[in-house]
Amino acid sequence: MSTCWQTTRFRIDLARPQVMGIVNVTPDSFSDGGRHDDAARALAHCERLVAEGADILDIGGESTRPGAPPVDAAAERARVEPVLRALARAGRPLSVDTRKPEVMAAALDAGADMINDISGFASEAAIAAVRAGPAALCVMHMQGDPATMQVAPVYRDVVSEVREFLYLRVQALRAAGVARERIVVDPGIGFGKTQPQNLLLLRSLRELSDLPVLVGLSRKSLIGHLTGRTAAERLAGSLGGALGAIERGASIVRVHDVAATRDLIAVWSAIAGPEKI
Ligand code: HH2
Repeated sequence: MSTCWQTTRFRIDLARPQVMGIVNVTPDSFSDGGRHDDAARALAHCERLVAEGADILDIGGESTRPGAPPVDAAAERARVEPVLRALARAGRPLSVDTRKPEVMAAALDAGADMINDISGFASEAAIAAVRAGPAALCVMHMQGDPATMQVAPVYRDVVSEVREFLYLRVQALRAAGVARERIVVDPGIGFGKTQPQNLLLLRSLRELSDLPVLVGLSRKSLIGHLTGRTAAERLAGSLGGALGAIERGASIVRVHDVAATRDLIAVWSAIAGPEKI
């Protein structure tokens, strides 16, 4: 198992679980839509997340919540690029959450250190946009498309199908020349999965890949399903989810609530080891 994740400017040590802070520069994200949807508010949010201890910032200009309408590439670039350029000296790796090759290329030009693709770099154009540079990549599994993915997800065996998908996408990236230490994988919690399927995947993180695993379940409907809480009330449930994912092998957790997640990891890792104090 690789213990480092190589990005354009930073080499991330995965010995301690890493916290990726979510920055949605969107009007319609499921839990924070409209709160950081212009560059100034997004930047203030980024500064807050860095102060709270975010290891990575993940900037997105398109909501991918179930049922979300697509955004065109020009609008997505106009949301993301000013934030990236202004954050050049933030001292943290900057990830861009996009599934559009045109946005990937523009984001890398504007200083992104990594690309997080919820479509898992499934097209030749997506691979072409990222293959040459030194940027890190997150390869996520999704069944279908955000507009319809939760209508009726069907799998013969969700764990082996997600494992197979991730394996094939990583092989395609490797064949295009992408170094292994640039890649992490993500089962895509909530992306075309029922709640039992989400739970099966979370219990099986170590079986999904021999690459590091990133998990995002912050405030998601799985937490609502398990606790009966609205998105705004899901902090404690999300912390439970992050801890469960880390214990099952996640190296990176993608979260809205950075300070609370850093505290959770500090206490958990002090108890979990090392043996000597
Ligand atoms: N989840 C969301 C978006 N991007 N990327 C990865 N790698 N893994 C995830 O689980 C993931 C992701 C959805 O969450 P959010 O960004 O909070 O909401 P929205 O899509 O409505 O903007």
